[in-house]
Amino acid sequence: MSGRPSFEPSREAARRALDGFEEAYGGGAAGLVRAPGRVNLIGEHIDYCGLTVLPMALRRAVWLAYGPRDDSAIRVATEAPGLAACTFEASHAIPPGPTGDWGNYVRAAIQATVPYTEPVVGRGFDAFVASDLPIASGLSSSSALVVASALAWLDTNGVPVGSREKLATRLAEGERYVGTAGGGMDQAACLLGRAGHALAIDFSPLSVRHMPIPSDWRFVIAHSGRAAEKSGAAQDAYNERTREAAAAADVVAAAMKDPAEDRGLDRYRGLLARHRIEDLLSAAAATLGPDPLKRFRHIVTEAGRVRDAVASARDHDLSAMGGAMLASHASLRDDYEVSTPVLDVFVEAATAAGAAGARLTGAGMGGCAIALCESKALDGVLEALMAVEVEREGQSLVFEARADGGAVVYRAGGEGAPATGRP
Ligand code: NG1
Repeated sequence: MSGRPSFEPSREAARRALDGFEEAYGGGAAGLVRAPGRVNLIGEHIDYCGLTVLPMALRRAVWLAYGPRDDSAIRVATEAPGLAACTFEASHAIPPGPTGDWGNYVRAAIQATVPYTEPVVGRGFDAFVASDLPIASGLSSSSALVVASALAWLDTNGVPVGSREKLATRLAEGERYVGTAGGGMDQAACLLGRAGHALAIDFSPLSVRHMPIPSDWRFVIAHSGRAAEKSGAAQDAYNERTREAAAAADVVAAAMKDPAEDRGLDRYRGLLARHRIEDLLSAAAATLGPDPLKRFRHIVTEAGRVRDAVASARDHDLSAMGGAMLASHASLRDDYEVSTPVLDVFVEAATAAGAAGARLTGAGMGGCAIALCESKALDGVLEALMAVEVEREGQSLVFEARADGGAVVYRAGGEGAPATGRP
């Protein structure tokens, strides 16, 4: 290897990753991964039901500079203040660090991709991570770290990535290692993003339709200043929602004498394929208690809103897309109960400033809101969201989000290339 990995020079976080690597390990990195965060436009808390979602990959990303080791250890340091480097041995059964340890996302990635280097356990790497994605904010910094670690492992061991869909599916399962019963949206958006496009993601099997974003549409993200730590209360609340959603589907399916053999969360697709949403809601109202009814109602109506949103994007219908986003937020606030007062204020402020729609994005319980407007309303929406008084933990985070490409591996001395094969 010679020289530094080449990358887009504007990327400050990329430079910090490379410089951090040199400082930590005393030599140049062999490679650099860019793994983008994602923002979900619509389709919230339904990916774990196997229902279609509509995110886009972001320009903001996790950057991971890495170099091979002579053994099978993994050592990853980060610029994030207060986070110690994580060090462990690659294997098929990696013992987790303490609950909430950021290194568990790296462990999850390596355990999930060790089978790619079979029959041997592959060669480890040293790495340094820098990022311009806020963490625990519903923008998928965790899955970006998982994807970056996995791509570094594969590249270090000379293993072609092959199907990005298959890798995304494997990493979605692998990330459950940290204890969150998550769906498959984040890893798919990170690996399969495309500049200027939203991704309509279908599951089981994973497939992506890249939808061009109309050129006059603008998206703004506003951070509520409150983290939604998946290692703490937010993880419990998230997992609780998945359990409630599964139980509700079983009750409604029994009431409707649904013939499917699927159970729990896997039932939703079949129910929605065989029945009208109104009929599902009537059966749910007759059989479920108040909270399960709300959870069920959110999921099946959100599935309908995603269908509408996909059509709106195709037809360049800004106001229909905005309407779907506003209805999604109301449902997440009232039925799924994952909003916060600041997120609600963001939605109101954006709408009053001329946004076509806005909603909380990601798992909620903190994190971010996203607003959609046409280009001429952009400045007003940005200003209105910046004027909302929140504690932003030092970072002023209201920014325009642009859809960017999926994860890329850059090699020392070479051109960057999408890691669908050896770059
Ligand atoms: P965020 O918001 O990035 O933590 C989580 C899940 C997604 C999805 C959304 C809600 C993980 C890794 N991600 O994302 O799969 O369910 O919440 O739509 O658990």
